[in-house]
Amino acid sequence: MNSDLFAGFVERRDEPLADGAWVLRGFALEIGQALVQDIHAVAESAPFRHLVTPGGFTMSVAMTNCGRLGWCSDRRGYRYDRIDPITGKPWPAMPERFARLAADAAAHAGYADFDPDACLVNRYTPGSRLTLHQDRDERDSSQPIVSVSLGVPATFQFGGNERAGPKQRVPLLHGDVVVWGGPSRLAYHGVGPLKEALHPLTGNYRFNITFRAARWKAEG
Ligand code: MD6
Ligand code: FE
Repeated sequence: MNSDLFAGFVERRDEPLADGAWVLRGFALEIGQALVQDIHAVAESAPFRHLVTPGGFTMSVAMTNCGRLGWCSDRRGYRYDRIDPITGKPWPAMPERFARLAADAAAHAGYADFDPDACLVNRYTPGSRLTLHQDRDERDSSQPIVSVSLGVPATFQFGGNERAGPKQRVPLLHGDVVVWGGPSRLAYHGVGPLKEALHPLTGNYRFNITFRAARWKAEG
């Protein structure tokens, strides 16, 4: 099939990424617009901010959270916190639509009963990138991560359990969902610099919603 003929037509399809990791193409497409509206509502209570890494760098990706626990970074390190350090209030509740999507996508990829307590929302502008990292601040590594891409496309880099070594480059488009667990749970991954582009629902932004079962230490 000549893909140019079908430009703009996004197929629903499951692509294996690695052992335990899947790209569910178009899984969130139908509710994409509603998800973007939910993100704006979350950001009204808990504004996007550029966190500082423990090494002192300001991240190019802006972040906020919803759900019981929010991922935070500052000079003291990474952690999950029930309170937004900017507002001094608990993070806004996880929208019902988010929770449903996360559980549905996880189940579709073979992870039953996914029950995330943390939802990180990332906002990329042109040039924003996420350097290679592992997601290992979560206590329950038996649970997967579910990651939803909205707006401008990005290139996802996906390697193995060591920083060096070969990496796949995977385009992530509006409505794509990555589910990630089991043997891949600690795989190194990153997002290449966002290109200048316009999406009808988000302008030049890319949003990423990441669901995790953090079960953070301070929570007992
Ligand atoms: C992003 N995603 O797509 C950043 N982490 O904007 C992540 O860092 C990520 O997509 C773990 C699992 C899936 C992900
Ligand atoms: Fe990550």
